[in-house]
Amino acid sequence: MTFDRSFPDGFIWGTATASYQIEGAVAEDGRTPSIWDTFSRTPGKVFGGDTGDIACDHYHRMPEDVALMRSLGVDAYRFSVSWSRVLPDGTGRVNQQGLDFYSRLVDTLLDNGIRPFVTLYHWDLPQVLDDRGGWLTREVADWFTEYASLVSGALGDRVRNWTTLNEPWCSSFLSYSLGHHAPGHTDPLEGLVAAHHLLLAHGRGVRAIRDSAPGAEVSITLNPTQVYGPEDGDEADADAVRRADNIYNGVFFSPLFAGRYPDGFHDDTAHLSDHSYIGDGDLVEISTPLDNLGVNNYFPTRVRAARDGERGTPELAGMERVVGVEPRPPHTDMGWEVLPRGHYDILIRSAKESGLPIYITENGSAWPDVVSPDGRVHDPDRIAYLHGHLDAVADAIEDGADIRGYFAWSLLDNFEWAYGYSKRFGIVYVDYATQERIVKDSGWEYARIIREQR
Ligand code: IFM
Repeated sequence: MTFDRSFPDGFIWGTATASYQIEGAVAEDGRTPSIWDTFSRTPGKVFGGDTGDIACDHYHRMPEDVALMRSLGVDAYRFSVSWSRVLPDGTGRVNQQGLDFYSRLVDTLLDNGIRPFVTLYHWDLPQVLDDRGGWLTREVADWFTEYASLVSGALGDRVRNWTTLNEPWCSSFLSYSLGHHAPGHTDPLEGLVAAHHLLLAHGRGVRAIRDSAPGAEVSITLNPTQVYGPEDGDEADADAVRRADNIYNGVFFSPLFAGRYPDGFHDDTAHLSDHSYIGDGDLVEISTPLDNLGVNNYFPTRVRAARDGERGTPELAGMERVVGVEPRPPHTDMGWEVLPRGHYDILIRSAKESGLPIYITENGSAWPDVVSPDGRVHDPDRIAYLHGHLDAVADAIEDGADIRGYFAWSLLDNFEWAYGYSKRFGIVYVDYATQERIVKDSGWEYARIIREQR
């Protein structure tokens, strides 16, 4: 078990979580339901009928969890704010108890020498706003702007790093076209519309944060994935790669960093829409300059062209003639392909597309962890994944990508969305029956790497 690469001075080593995945306390101190409370209560949507009602009980155990991070020696902690905890009606009435929780969290982190990285939206839209149209209505951009002003105004005196949205691909296409995430719609056009409104909300949110928190470093976190076609592919396969790359990556990269949708995108989706949901001036707002880009990446994507009437992926706009190819082994417990080279490729691409410093705001892997008779959690596969991916990060830095930090996903095993508690991504094991935390071998290895880098 050796890992001997070195990273630039000042490189930030962190861990990450998200509100609905760890907090629990869903009906406490004035919080109202989010779309994930509704979705997880809908039979058949989440494995085992699991919900975030208790999750890791972080809302009550926050000081203990911060102490855990300190024992690992991390520099930074990336967490998200629950919108419906601070604005129970989605807009208007402020819930001071909700804001106080995040304020205490920030203070506790700073007291322990840990830098807070705040994400405003990690998928838990207040249900009341979904009832008013959610991400399908343009008004959501104004609702988000109000929320962004409130939170950055309340915490901006102590928090420098702000992220508007986490993985808008998931809150648009996975949620409105594929139906795997809340609110569970299955309409190819809705994914496009939701993605555009998320981008608009982001652009306006950036300006709101800068107004309320002067000196803020503002960012968005995307989940780009390197798309590979068959090695011996023909023109049709190359077109399949182009289309898949547009819907997975270009649909966010181009509006954010070039102020336009990617080449071919409007033609490829013209059968679904005349794109009149894109208003005059939207792309100027969307491409408001950022300070850095967050990249979450776990696996590559493989596609090929559909042949002879074969079914493609009509659920995703423009992918009607594109077939997803089985990931190659080895796989994590999610069935995701382990390919550090894919991580390297997408980091280089993200740096080029954005021209910005990059933070890897999530990377990690799920494995079927168990507590051994010695009371420890031995997770050699997660350690191998960590080493392989940190190697890829070091290579990307050597090859010119300005990568400033790495956040391990996740600090804790937690509610893995549609998979409930069946998948464990933590570097710390959580016994959900007792809420005991056990640092896994990978957690100690991460701590060792951090120590050696100093
Ligand atoms: O758990 C999620 C997280 O909320 C967003 N990025 C991917 C992780 C693993 O699926």
